[in-house]
Amino acid sequence: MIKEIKIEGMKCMHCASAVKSAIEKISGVNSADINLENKSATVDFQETVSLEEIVSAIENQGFDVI
Ligand SMILES: [Cu+2]
Repeated sequence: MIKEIKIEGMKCMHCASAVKSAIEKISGVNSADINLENKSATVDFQETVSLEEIVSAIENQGFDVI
């Protein structure tokens, strides 16, 4: 499934790539595309992944999910 997640605090490409790789490290995540202007991540993941896993991966990088 594909979900768009709103993320607070990303300022530059470094933030975006940190979030992207943190999300993509979760097994069962196919891809994560970060949009800095929209402050969002579009995540394509399998049913085995819970939204909480994705949210905590983002929060572990120091960003807030809104
Ligand atoms: Cu940054």
